[in-house]
Amino acid sequence: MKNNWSNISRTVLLLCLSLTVFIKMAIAENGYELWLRYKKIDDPVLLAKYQKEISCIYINTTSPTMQVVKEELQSGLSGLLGKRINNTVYLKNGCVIAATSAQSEIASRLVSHDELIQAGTEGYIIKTVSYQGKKLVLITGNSEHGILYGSFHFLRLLQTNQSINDLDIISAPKTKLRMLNHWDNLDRHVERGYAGISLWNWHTLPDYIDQRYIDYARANASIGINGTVLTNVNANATVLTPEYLIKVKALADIFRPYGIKVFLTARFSAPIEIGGLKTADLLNEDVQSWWNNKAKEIYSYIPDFGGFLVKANSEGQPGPQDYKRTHADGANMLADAVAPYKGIVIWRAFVYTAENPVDRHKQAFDDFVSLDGKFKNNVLVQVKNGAIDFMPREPFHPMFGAMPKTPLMMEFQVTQEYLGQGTHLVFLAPLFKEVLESDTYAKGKGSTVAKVIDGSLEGHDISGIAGVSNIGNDINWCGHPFAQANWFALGRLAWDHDISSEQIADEWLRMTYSNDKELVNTCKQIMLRSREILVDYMNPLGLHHIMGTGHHYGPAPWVSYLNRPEWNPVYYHKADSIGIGFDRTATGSNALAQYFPGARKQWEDLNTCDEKFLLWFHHVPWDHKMKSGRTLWDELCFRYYSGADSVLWMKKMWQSLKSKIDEQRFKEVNMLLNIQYKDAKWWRNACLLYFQTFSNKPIPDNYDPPDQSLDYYKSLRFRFAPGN
Ligand code: BDP
Repeated sequence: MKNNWSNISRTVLLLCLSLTVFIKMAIAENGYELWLRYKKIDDPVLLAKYQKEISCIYINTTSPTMQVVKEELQSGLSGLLGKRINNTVYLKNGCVIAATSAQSEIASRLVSHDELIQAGTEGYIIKTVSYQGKKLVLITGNSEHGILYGSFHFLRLLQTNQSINDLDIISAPKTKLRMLNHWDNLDRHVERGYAGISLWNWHTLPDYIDQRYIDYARANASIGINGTVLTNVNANATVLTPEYLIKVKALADIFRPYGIKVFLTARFSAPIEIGGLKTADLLNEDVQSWWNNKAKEIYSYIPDFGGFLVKANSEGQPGPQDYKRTHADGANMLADAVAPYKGIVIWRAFVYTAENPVDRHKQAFDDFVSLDGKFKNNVLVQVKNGAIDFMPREPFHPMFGAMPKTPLMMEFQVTQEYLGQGTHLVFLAPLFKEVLESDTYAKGKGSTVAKVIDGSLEGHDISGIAGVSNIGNDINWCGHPFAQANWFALGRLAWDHDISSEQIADEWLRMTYSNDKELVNTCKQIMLRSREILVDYMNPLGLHHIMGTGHHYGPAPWVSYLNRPEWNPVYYHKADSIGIGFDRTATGSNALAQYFPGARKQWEDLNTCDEKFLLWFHHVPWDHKMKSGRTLWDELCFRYYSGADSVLWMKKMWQSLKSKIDEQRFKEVNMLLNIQYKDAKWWRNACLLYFQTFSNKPIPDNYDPPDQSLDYYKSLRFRFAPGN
C-alpha cells in the first residue's frame, strides 16, 4: 500500500512538474512580437471596463491601407480584450470607427475644420463621440496613413492601460521624414549589424515574401516611421540594375499600405560601374542623362520611390570632389534626376579626409557651410548628431544652425556601434534627447537642434530624422532584447521630439513586458540611467574614439600605428605627462569657433566648461581640481569605477524581477548583463592602466586594483567580431 501511494504521489509530482514546464514554455517569449504583443489585459477590473467600452470595429473602406487598419485593430483589440472583436456593417454602441473625413459622413460631421488642420497630412484625431445615441471612438484624419498611425495610438492606450473613456487627442508629426537607414549589403552582411544578417533576402525576392517584411512594416508604422533606406551608405551600384529593382519593387509594394517609402543609396560612380561610361563627372552630359534615365527607370517600377541617400567623398567613397566639383554640384545632379517624380536626395555630411591635417571635428563644417543656399530645394543634408562619429557622448554637431538656407536632417545611430554593440543594455532616448534639446544659439537663445531639424527655426518645408538601423534577422530583430527600445525611441522622437525619455521607456516596457508596477519602475530606472553608466565606464568626461580598431568593440586607447592619423585613438585623447584631452579652444584646433557664441561660452573656459565635455574641448592637467573637489586623475578613476559598479546595480535590479518576466527573456538579459559587467571592468581596467602610464599616479586604495596587466589587455584580439 505504502509503495502504491508513493508511486501515485511520484506520478502526481511528475505531472505537476511537466505542467509547470509546459506553462513556462507556453509563456516563454522570444521577442519576435516586439511591442505589438496584444496580450489579454491582466487587470480584471480594467479588462471588464474596456470590454464594456469596446464592442466592434466599423470600417467600410477596402483600400490596402484601410485593410491594414482593420486587421491591426481586429487582432489588437481581440487579443487585448480576450474576445473576438469583429468589423460590423451596422453601427453599434461601443464601435471603433476609423475613416478619413472624406470617407465618412460621421467623421466629417464630428470633427471640425480646425482639428483637421491641426492633424495635417499625416496626423490623426482620436475622439470619443456620440452619434445617433451611440457612444463611439472615432479615429480620423486627412489621410489613411494618418488613421493607421491613430489606430496604433489607440491600441497603445489599451496596451499601456490608459483610460479610453473620454478621448480627445490630436497628434501630428513634427518632422516629415522619419526614417531608418539600413547599412545592409546585398550579400546580407550588415555593416555595424549585431542582430544577425540582413532582413532583405535578395536571393529569394521578388517571389518569396517573408512574413518578416510585413511585420517590419507594421512595427515601423506603429511608431510613425515613413521611410526606409534599404542599402548601405557604402553603396553597391548593383542595386540600381533591373535585376535588383524588381526586388526593390516587391518590398516597396509591401511597405506602401503602411505609409513607408523606399529609398536606395546611390553610388556616385554607378555610371561607370553599371552604365559603361568612362566618367562619373556631372559636367559630362552623358552622366547627367544616365542618372535621368536611371531615375525614370526606377520610377517605372516604384512610382512613389522616395529618392537617394548618398555618402560621397568620405572614407574612400567616390564623389563629385573626384572631379573637382562640390558636394552641392553632386547633390543637385541627382536632385534634378528625381525632381520630375517628386523624389528627394539626402546627401550625407559625414566627410573627412586623411589628406586634410585639420582637426577632423572641423572638416564637415568647412566643406559644407559655404555651400549653404547652393542646394536644390529637393535636397536635404544629413548630419550626424556630433562632429566625430556616434560616440557615447558628443556635443551637438556645429553644422546645426550654421546652414539656415538648407534643410538639415538628423542622423542618429540606433545600432550601438560604439555603445556596447549587441551585448550592452543602453537606452538611447536620453542621448537623442540631449542632442535635440541642445541650444545652437543660431538665432539667439532657444534655437535648439530640434528646431533646426524639424524645420521650424528657418521655415523649411522638408525635414527629417534618420536612425541607422539595429535590425537584423535575429528572432527578436535587434539582438539584445532591450535594443528594441531604441528602434521604438527613434520612431517616437521623430514623431514628437518633445516626448520625454521616461514616457518612451514607460510605453515600451508596458507594451513589451507588462504593466506590472514594480517591473515598469525598476526597468525604467535601469533604462534611464544606462547611457550615463556606459559613458562612465567607457568614455567619461568627454573622452572619445578610444575603442578597438576596425570592429570598434572594447577599449584600445593605445592604438597609434594606423595610416590615417584620425583613425588612431591617441589622436583624440592626446594623453601626455601633463594631462589628457583634445584642446579645441583658440590655443588648439579652435573647433569651438564653429559654434555660435552662446553655445561656445559653455565650453570655452577650462574652469567653467561643462565637465561632460571637458576632455572633448580641453587638454587638462592631471592635477586639475574638478567640481567634486577631486583631481582630474582621481575623478577619472572615480568615473570608471562607479560606471562598472553601476552595471552590477543594473544586474541586481534585473534579478529582483525574476518572478515577473518570462523565463526566456529574463535569462537572455541576465546573461547579457553578465557580459556587460565583464566588459565594463575591462574598459575600466584597460583605460586606467594605460592612462596611468602618463599620469604616473596611483589608482586610489579604496578601489580593487585591475586583475590583469596592461600588456594583457593590449594583447586581446577579436578577429571575427561582428559588424566589421
Ligand atoms: C562609421 C562606421 C562605418 C560607416 C561610417 C559612415 O564605422 O562603418 O561606414 O561611420 O557613417 O561610424 O559612413
